Amino acid sequence: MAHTTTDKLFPESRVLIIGTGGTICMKPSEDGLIPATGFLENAMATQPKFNDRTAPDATIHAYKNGEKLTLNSLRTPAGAYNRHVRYTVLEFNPLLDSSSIDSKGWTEIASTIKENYHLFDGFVVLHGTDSLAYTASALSFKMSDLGKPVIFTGAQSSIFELQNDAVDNLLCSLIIAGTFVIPEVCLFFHYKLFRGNRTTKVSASSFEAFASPNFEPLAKVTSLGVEVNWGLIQRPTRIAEFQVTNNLDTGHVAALRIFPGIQPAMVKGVLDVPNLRGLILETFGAGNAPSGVDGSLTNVIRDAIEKRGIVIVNVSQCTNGFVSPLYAPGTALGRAGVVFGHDLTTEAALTKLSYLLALRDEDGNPLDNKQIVERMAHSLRGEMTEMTLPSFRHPAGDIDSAITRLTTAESAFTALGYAISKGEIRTVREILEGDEFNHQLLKKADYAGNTAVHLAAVGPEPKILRGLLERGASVHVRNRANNTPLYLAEKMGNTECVKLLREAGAHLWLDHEGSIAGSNSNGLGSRDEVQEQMEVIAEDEKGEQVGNGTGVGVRSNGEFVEVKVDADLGKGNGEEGGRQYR
Ligand code: ASN
Repeated sequence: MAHTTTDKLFPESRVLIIGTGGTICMKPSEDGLIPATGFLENAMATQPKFNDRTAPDATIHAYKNGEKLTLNSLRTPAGAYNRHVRYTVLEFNPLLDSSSIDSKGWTEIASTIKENYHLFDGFVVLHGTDSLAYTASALSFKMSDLGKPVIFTGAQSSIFELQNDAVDNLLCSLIIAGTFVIPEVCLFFHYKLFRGNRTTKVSASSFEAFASPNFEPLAKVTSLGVEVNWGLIQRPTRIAEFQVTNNLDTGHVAALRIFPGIQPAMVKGVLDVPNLRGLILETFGAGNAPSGVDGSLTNVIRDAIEKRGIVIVNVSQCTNGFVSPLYAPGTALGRAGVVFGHDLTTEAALTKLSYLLALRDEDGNPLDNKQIVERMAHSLRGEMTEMTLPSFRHPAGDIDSAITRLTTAESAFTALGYAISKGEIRTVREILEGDEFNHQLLKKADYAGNTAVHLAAVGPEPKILRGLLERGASVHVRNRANNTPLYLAEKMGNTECVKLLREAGAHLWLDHEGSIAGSNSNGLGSRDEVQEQMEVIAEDEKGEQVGNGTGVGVRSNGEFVEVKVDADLGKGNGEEGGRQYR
């Protein structure tokens, strides 16, 4: 594939690949397939799809167990999104067949993401398929206020095989993690991006190995590109930094599948395991189990809940649908104190309960059973469908004239930009409350790649910035000049916005020398310089950079204007690979 020097004009994203093992990196041995080390050099460097040889090799930094490492990196060709993805790989030692991963491995993945969070735009985790749905679920609970994509993937056939699903799964995951701000723990497999905690492994051999039976995919990859279903994407909606919780309490939770003829003594045998604290009961259909002769089985369950404080959660053996007290046997379980897990998968139920059992409140105390039961019945990370009443949508009567004139998300964004620039809190709120535009506007950017958060970060009203963040807008999106809202707010001296952005998990970017780009106050530019940086290129409604379009611009005098620019103008201002991010 021919690459021209103009490739260098496209910006780079950075993605950290964490290799835990799995078939994706396996080679045959006397004992059967086992994972092989050296994934970057042996599996990726050799393939043009993963290695844009026109770029000089660059080392980048990453952290492992608190140690700063200097690692070789590679980058992909620019591709359809006019963006290279630069990446490096950190591998588990030893690499695992995922059938033997446990809470320790989950903590290793989470802490690796945590210590490298400020260095990368996204994370791809290579993992075996056997326990992948458990790991993705566990990580979704372990990580809170996540602002960047974490994409789990693997393969049914090794990357070293001629015919495999590894290359496409990995390449799509890399591109998505480096291109779209989808701040969720996801699982990518066979051209679909799923919410991780909704997935289950449905095939031992097919390339279509995973399904998300109760929740639509977050994105699909087709010949047209990546189609993200933005309306489904969850974003952090409180002002808080990304955090990771400690080990899950997996040692004291069991799962048991109900079957015709199951004896009360069998259930009791499991419940009597010393120090058991939780049980996931996989029931028939809509949540039913036999009650046993004269209610003997129900009594065993009731005793365990009432006398020993064991939390028992009802989930369905069916892959699709939910449990509820629809039938008498399900009602009996509910009356015995069993929690209805609604449409949780077993994988999500087990890891969620393990998470809640290990969770501490602000004072460092464990949650009591009432709190655990309450949280089990509600969605924490989009893992279950909440039963909500349809909300009443008010007609346009009380909405500002500015809003009633809007016909497209494009002009809504323009109006939003004006309102932000003038500090009109009420108008901003009304624009964002128009259901139709809400999620689109938060990820939309003007021709310079500035999102509403960029505009608010340099605007006069920090309350607007707070409102955007509480609605789930990302603090991590960089504009065309590669600048974050935090960087611009610092340059403008908007101290309140700086504080707020930092509280919401924003950070400046470290360059590969380890110094904080743009943090030196001597190097701060003028107000005009900041605004110049906000004047280049466009992103379309999917968040893809398209190089032209209409948007809100910022004039040097601080006025916000509606501007149209063309593709050439945008291209000339692309960043060279390897430049400091900020
Ligand atoms: N046994 C493998 C694993 O889970 C299966 C796979 O990755 N396809 O590690």
